[in-house]
Amino acid sequence: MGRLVCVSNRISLPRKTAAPGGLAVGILGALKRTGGLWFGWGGETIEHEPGDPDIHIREGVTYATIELRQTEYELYYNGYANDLLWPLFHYFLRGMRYSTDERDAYESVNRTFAHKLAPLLQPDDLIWVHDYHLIPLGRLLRESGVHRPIGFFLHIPFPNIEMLRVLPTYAELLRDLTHYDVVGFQTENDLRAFHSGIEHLFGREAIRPDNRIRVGERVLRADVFPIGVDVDTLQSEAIAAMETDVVNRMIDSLMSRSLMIGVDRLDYSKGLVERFTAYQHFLETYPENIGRITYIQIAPLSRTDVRAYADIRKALEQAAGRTNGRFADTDWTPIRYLNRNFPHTQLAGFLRAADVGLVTPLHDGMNLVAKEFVATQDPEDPGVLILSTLAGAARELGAALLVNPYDTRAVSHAIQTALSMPLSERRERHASMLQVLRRNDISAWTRRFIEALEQAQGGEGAIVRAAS
Ligand code: ADQ
Repeated sequence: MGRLVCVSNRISLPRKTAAPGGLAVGILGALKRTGGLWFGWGGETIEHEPGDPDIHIREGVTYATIELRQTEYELYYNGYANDLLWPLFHYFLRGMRYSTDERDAYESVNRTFAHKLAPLLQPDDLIWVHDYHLIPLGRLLRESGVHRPIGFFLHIPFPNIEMLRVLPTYAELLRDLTHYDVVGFQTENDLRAFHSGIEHLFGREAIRPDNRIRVGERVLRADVFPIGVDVDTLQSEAIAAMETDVVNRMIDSLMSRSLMIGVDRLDYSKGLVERFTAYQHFLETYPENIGRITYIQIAPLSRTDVRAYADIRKALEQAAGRTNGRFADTDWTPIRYLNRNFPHTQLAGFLRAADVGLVTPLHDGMNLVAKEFVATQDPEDPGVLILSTLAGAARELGAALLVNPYDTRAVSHAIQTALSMPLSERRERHASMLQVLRRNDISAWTRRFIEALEQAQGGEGAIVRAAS
């Protein structure tokens, strides 16, 4: 196999304590398996033209980081990527804002990525671009003379054409995606939505019976590659974490109460406000649980400079304050709401210690926390996962208690069901979910995507590239 080159907006060098996200967890998981290069922004902004990439090598992975101009970064990242594409792709039109300056900066930053990456590429590289920040990069790399296979994976949902058409430049966005050899989505739903866009723009005949997409002389493969987790590592991390002080102190502090846990980046798509409301409803409806359950919600601040996040932060502080003010006792706090990062190994222990995992996003590409919760449980005495039907993970984890996150009563009822579920049923549900996770773990995800890229190398994609 050729060298794997992953490209993402932001790179997380090991040991840096930046807020982790699912994307970083996924890419690092892939690169640790194959070795290779990870290229992206290193987290620094500057006032002058970006220079050559900085190169670091850690544990077999080469990290190439670039700097970005402060003004451009604001418009590209806070603006176009997170005030436009993120809300639009998650179907939150109210949070969306379009500006041509931001669109220009998006193009310009992608061009910088292409110009800085192209000289680092070797003749046998397979290039794997990650996520919505970098949609135009495939086209721009081609313009820079790169003829190697290039794949793109979208970690977040892809909107149906009826939603996508709201974007003034939706046709460019769809055309940009056709410059890749492989375009990967989390679920069938996302793939269908992409097909709806292709059909709208290029006609039904662009989607061939073998599911390849033909646009002019280009042929590409669009397919579903649901991201997985590293089940064995998570299990051993969780077991080891149970012996640590931090996890034991947390368990002692519960004083034998049941533990319910949520772990999310603080983002409006994660449905935290609705979740807090459902928990309050649960305490009102099933008062026998008052004083008997502790809900720990870990939600590190991310993207603090994006306006929408200031609002949600305030709403959550108020909601947690309301519930605690109303129900707390001198020796019990119903919600422990923590805005901080924890090392992944500690989180694994917290998840294992929980009786209930509450994962209720309003819309989510996949949601790795749901999968991590299942992977970290003790199979002999597993906790119960409550999962939103609107998370990509619900497609695979049908044995969770599935709920609509907007339905306060249903979520509160699911908490009650989870707390009273007999051991045999907990084991059965957990075993069936663990089997799914093992079948499609992070290695399988990486392997399948790389195989698709390798096939592009020998197949029609190559012919098309040679002709272009
Ligand atoms: P995210 O929206 O970031 O990912 P998610 O899939 O839940 O969401 O991944 C979050 C990751 O960060 C998990 O591995 C979790 O353990 C970790 N994490 C969260 N809070 C943490 C904390 N306080 N301390 C340490 N680690 C923490 C995007 C998409 C998702 C998609 C992923 C992967 O939005 O839908 O599942 O990419 O493709």
